Amino acid sequence: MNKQYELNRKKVIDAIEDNSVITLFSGVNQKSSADGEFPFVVNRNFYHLTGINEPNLILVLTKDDSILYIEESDEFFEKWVGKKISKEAAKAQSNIDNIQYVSEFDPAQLADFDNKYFDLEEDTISFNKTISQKFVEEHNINAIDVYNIIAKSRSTKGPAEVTKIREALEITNKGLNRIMDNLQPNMRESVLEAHFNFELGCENVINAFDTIAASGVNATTLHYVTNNEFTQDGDLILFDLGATKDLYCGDISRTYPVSGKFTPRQKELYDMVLEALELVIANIKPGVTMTDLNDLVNKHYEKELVRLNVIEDKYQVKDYYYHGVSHSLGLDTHDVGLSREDKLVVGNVITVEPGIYIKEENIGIRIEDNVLVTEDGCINLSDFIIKTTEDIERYMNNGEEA
Ligand SMILES: [Mn+2]
Repeated sequence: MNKQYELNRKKVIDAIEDNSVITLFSGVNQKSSADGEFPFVVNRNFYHLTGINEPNLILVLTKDDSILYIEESDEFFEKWVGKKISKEAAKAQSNIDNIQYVSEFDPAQLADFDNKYFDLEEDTISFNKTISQKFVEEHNINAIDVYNIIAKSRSTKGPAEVTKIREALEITNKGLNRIMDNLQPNMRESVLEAHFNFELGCENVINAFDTIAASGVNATTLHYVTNNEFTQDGDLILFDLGATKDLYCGDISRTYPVSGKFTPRQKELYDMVLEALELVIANIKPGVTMTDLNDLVNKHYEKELVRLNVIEDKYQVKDYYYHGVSHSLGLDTHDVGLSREDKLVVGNVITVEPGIYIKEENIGIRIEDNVLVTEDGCINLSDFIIKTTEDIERYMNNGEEA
């Protein structure tokens, strides 16, 4: 994996002029109260180039060298909080040979370079100015923003990064199976969320984003995350969730019948959404845009929603399907560097997530897979996570007919 971070550094450094320097900060801890800190959130652009998830580090990249500055170990800190990353570990994780201490970092060393790049828009939590913005002001540096260059690099994934996403999806699958093992009527939605989180805890990974566990009509609210209502017999429940692996995200939606069996009406609507998913996957290849893919879904619904008596004319589709079908996926759940109008290229990883939301019928259905764009199409990275009504019913009824 550490070779991948070296490749990422090369992609980025190749995209800038000679005699340039890029300076990146990993981020700092943020206090949440007098006695607490938020979990540390590393600047994903820093992580993309180093594979290291630690606060207070600095990366300096030039055409000739990569230098990583880490914190010196501290006995008092170690007694209370733990070890800081060592030079050996930093080298092993990043494949950077030149590791120095932050105390040795001298801003004056940037002076000789013609172009001084900083990640001025750092995605790390910063309610005022970013660390880079403060740094360039303090040192009166005429900085160029490197954000878009790194974001572009992040939008295509190397094989090692795809493997991490697949590992995140395998953990996500375990969590979904545990949900199905325990799903029944009169359960608080948060209990099902807890079942998912149990599997993540066992694998020592964190969520990619807040879990949506939305039963019945709650599923028609796209970002319902309160998860505090009770499942009802006969309803569907929509889950949108994902595990991470080394910060690479999975993002999966599945919709299950609370009782273990779909009604005929639920099944015909579900199959319509599943057909939309399959239609999109069949059409993904280099050169198409995510907007093109969304148009396919709308066209499919214009016919099918009329046939299934949800709408009377095609202009009503937007009342029942009101989000895009795809987004980029990687170190962020909604990853950077790929817009809806960009033509897909080999190495993009995107979600495919058609849904349908019918408040009058207490139904929200979304089915979401994650795919890798290849030379002649795509590979569905989450194809092993069951999703047909037959497979779901069989699983929920322990292999017996529902
Ligand atoms: Mn998604």
